[in-house]
Parts: sequence; C-alpha cells; structure tokens
Amino acid sequence: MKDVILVIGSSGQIGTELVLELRKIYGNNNVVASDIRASSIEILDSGPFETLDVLDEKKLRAIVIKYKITQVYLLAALLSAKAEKDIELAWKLNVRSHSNILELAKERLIKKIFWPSSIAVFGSKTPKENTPQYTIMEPNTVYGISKLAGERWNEYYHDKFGVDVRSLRYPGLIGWMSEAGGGTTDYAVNIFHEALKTKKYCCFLKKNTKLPMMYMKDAIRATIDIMEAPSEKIKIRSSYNLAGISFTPNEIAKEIKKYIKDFEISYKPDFRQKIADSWPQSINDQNAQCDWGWKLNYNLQKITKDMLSNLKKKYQYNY
Ligand code: AKB
Repeated sequence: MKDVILVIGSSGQIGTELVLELRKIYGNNNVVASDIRASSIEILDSGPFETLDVLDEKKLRAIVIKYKITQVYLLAALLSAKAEKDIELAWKLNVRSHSNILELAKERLIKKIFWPSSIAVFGSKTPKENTPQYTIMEPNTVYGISKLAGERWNEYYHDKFGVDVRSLRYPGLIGWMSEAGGGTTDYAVNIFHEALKTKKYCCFLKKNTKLPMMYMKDAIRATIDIMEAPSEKIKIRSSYNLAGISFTPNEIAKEIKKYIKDFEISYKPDFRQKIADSWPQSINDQNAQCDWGWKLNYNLQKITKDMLSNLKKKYQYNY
C-alpha cells in the first residue's frame, strides 16, 4: 500500500520546509498539508491543503479517512516562549493534539507517527555539557513539561499498543524559508533577517548564552531518516537526542560580521534568558548515530553562508 502523509502544522517553521521535501519523495498528491492558518504559496500551489485545528477531533478523523492517510507528522505546538504567555492553551494544544493522533494509530487508522520533542525536556538539574540520552529531566517550562509528558506517552503507546511512533529532541532550528515560531532559540533566525535589513540586532539573550542549534536542512533530513528507518532500528520510542552545533549570540554575530563588516549586536536579555539558562549547552546524540545512522552536515560557518545567501535572494537584500 502506498503511503499518504498528513503534515499537521504546515505553516510553521519546520512544516514549511518538511512538506516540500516530503512531496519530492512521496509525490505532491500524497502529502497533505494542514494548518489552522494558510501555508506558503509553494505549499498551496504544489499539493493538497486542509485548514485544520488539530484539536477538532472530528475534522482530523475525517481528513485521515478522506485521504486514506498512513503517516502523520504532528508539528502543531506552542513553543517555549509563547507557551509561557498562555500556559493553558499550550498544555491543551501540545498534549491533546498528541493524544488525538496516538489514538488514531491505536485504532490502526494510521500506521506511523512523527512527533517532535525538544531540548526543553531537560532542566536546570540536567548535566549541561554533552547531555546524555538518559539523565535527570526536570523541565520547568510548560513547553518542556508538555514535551516530557509526550515522550512518556510515545513510549507507553508503543509498548502497550504497538503504535509506531518516532521522535527527535530538536535543538533550536535555523532556516530561511520561514520566520521563527515563538521559541527561546528564535534569536538565531531573527539575527540574520535584522543583519541584512538594518545591520543591527538587539538580542534577547546574553552574549555568552550557549545553546544547541541545528540548520533546518539537517533537521529535515534527520526527521525523514528516522521515519524511513526500519522499525527494528528505532530502539528508543520516547525521543532521540539530536545534537547539532552549539554556539553563543556573540559567536554567531562574529560569523555574520565576516560577510557584513559593519553589523552590530547589542544585548537586552528578557524572560527568555531564564529559559535558556535552564537548557543544556551541548547534547550527546550517540544513540541516534548508532541506531539509525544519523550524521550532521552543517556547522556554524556553513549555516551562516547558506542563510545569508538564501535570505538575500528571497528578500533582494544588498550587503
Ligand atoms: C524553542 O526555543 O522553544 C524551540 C525548541 C528548542 O524546542 N526552538
């Protein structure tokens, strides 16, 4: 039976790129994009799109049946910074949507699920450097708590009901195709836009706040790779650590200055600083490497070059 994929959250930072990549592999008509708001022109023009509030269980089920969906990528979520502003909505959206999809798989209406976790599952008691797969996990943001609960749900549904769910703990993601989506790591996307637009950026984190980050192209490849890996290779059903590269606002600014000589960064830390301080600074992703062959491609130099040249083309900036 051929796979038909539903991507929920196709207008977000990951969805915008993932849908286009999946359509290249599975064919345009076999990848249904869905979101509560309209997606990019490229997505709307290249294949099916459904307006969907993932909390609307009836409509979700109707879409799954209408298209004979076999795989779901559930990307709809409130990220760390936005979630702190509306904890009830964050809990409802992040947790309920996940349960709805797991139930569809339990009923065997769908075969496979991708659900993203995050470095936000770790907390201030977690070892900060080279954070292992298995360690102390005491998140203190609503986003982190919802993701940790989701990881336990994943493993429970897999072990108890045989649900084929796969998951990655994403670091901060950096891409040029869409805006950042309300997280603590958003600065690492915004800085490129502002550098090109105004040659200035005021960062909401301190100069030396080191966080794990990853280029979107790597993240999309990791996502599709884990979904395509044979089931027996997926030994961790809660969620896999995914390392990326670690850098500070100061380090990324220095890299940008190599291209935009008069770029200036200033710092005005806000509530997001506390969230960043509670997260790991670097991650150990040995399990992903060993189990399903994960390997990173993009370092900070390559990310900076690719971001600047693509944003320059997209928005016709001069620098
Ligand atoms: C956020 O900053 O909330 C996200 C994440 C690390 O999960 N980018």
